[in-house]
Amino acid sequence: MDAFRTIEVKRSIFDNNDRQAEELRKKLKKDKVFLMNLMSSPGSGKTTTLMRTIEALKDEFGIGVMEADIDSDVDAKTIGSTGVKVIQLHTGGMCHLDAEMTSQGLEAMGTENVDLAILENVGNLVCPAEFDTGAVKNVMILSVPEGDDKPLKYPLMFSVCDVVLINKIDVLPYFDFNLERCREAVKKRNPAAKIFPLSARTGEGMEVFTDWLRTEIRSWQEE
Ligand SMILES: Nc1nc2c(ncn2[C@@H]2O[C@H](COP(=O)(O)OP(=O)(O)OP(=O)(O)O)[C@@H](O)[C@H]2O)c(=O)[nH]1
Ligand SMILES: [Mg+2]
Repeated sequence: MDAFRTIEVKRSIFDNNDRQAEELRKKLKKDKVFLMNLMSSPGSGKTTTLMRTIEALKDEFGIGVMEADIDSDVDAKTIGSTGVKVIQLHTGGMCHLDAEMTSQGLEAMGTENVDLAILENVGNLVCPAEFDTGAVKNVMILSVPEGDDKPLKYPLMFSVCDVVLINKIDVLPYFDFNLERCREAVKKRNPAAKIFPLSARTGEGMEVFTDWLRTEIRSWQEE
């Protein structure tokens, strides 16, 4: 982390980080570990969605979770209650993780017997999108109360994601959120993105996401 904080030139941060991210992905491939980077603004439902995801997949796969926060260990405690491996990463005030910090987290967590490693990134729609963490897939959550215009306002986040989860659909009747308008806005930025509406509270729609994840983990390990 110290090494990262001393780098001040933006351009060289990107160059260096992209190379490290590629190296980390190669190592993950060799070790048959699928790393998912989960991003969203604060409170969109990352931890709640992870709790459901872990329950759905923990009998099939070894799971390890890295909880990244500027401070606090609230989420790590919550995830720890599922019985899977979990580690809390403090970012020392930084609003994102880069590939180096992710590697340090994986090393500290340990990836033996882990098929699915998950990084719950710092809650933020801007900074985490700028840094390739070395993850195999990027998943982001947009929740209904945030509004359907977010793909237009935070285009980079939506363009780096393989999957956009639209969470909290149980509260759709109370918000002026148009699912179709949101879909169109995401597709405009990122035609390849998969969009799964769900409610981490009720469980509605979760299976479509966990089915996608299961298929991705298997193909990463088999290819
Ligand atoms: N109604 C509703 N509430 C939800 C849903 N998912 C999460 N919540 C609530 O939203 C709040 C935030 O959820 P978290 O899972 O902590 O969100 P987070 O993205 O992990 O938050 P940070 O880690 O602080 O960025 C909690 O009060 C959850 O109970 C959902 O699908 N529907
Ligand atoms: Mg959380």
